[in-house]
Amino acid sequence: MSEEYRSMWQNLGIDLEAHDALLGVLGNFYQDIHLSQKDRPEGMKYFDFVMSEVHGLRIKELVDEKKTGRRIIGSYCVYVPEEIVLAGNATLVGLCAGADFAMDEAEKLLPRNTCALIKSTFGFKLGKVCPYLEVSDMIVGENTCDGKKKAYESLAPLVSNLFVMDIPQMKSLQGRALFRHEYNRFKDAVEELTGVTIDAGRLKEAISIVNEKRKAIHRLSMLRKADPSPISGVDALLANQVYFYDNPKRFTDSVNLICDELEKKIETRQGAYPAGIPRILISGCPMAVPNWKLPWIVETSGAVIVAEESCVGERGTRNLVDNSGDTVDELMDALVDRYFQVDCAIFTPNNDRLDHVREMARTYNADGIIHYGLQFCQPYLMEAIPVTEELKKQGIPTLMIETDYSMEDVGQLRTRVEAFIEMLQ
Ligand code: BJ8
Repeated sequence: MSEEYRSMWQNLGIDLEAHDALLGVLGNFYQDIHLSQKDRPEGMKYFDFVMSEVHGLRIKELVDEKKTGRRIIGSYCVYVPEEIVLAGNATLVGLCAGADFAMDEAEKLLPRNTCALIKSTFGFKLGKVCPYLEVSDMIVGENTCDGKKKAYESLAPLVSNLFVMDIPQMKSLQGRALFRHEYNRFKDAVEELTGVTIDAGRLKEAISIVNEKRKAIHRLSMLRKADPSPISGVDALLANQVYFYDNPKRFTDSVNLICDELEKKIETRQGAYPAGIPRILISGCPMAVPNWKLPWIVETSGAVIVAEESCVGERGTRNLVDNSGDTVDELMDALVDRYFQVDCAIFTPNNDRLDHVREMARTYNADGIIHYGLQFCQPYLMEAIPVTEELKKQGIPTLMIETDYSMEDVGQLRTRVEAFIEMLQ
């Protein structure tokens, strides 16, 4: 890595030695899982570049943005509306971490039986290896699951500007009113941070930028309906992960470019894998970078992943915001309408999610569903039981996986996944 990056990281308070170790592991992992695939779409080179510079050039861009007075806001959840952030002349970055790091330190602040995603977030902070966290001028915590809600209390003293947003637990009129109230409070906080008044014009423009980004990733998703799928699941997941880090306009253009290429591949029936192999829908907890363990196991066991019912996937990106309003109030209502449809398992009841899983299985012509739950994630593990029962009743083969970020269970997971895939053949 260049000296320029090293001094940038040092200025951000990154522990260079630990960070080198992390990047080393990440690089090897990336090589084994992504770069080793054959005949990848040319357009994936863009995402390879982004990943190779994910702590380098992208962080430099954010540091440069800050020098021009722009602010950076970090988030852990898809309920944090990027539109409000952009409208306030700030940039939103995802902070969820997908790898074990400094777990001993994290477990001094969190119980051992906390999900890997939350522990990893703390590990990255305490181990001083996440430049996105360090570059952020505000960090948004949301009261979603109990784990996150309580963890933000412990995170507050570790970061300089934590904004906690309350999220309702029921999709009632009262729940919607709370959601709307919290989005208003967030808008005020962004305005205070940036000194920019969010008017209707700014909000409209931001909505259209994010709508375009969602349309592009949705276009990519739809192309995976083809058999053979023109892109592997691990690559499509990567695009969904980069969604949270990249400059939105550049991301949109790059995804549209790869879609043009994939359309041609579909015409000539070129696929990431041969036609006719089992098609898998993954449903459940979000997979943050570099959590590629399960998709890698699935796609090296004779199946292809054709969709993700996940926040890093369609649950997080489906539905556009109606941009026809003329006032801030109308546009804020439209935002709430869109985000309130996200069917996270923290809501009760959460019947829409089961409907979406079924609908996605049909749309993508999935042969089977793998429900992915992180150990100790109560919302998704609890919901997995009725969801998988219902799917089985309807004759949709389903496998329930519970795991964490460690590689210790790879052999055991592979045995179960292989048996499931064999059954689908
Ligand atoms: S909208 S899924 S991004 S909360 S895995 S931390 S739920 S114990 S991540 Fe999520 Fe927002 Fe919901 Fe999506 Fe808790 Fe479960 Fe851990 Fe989780």
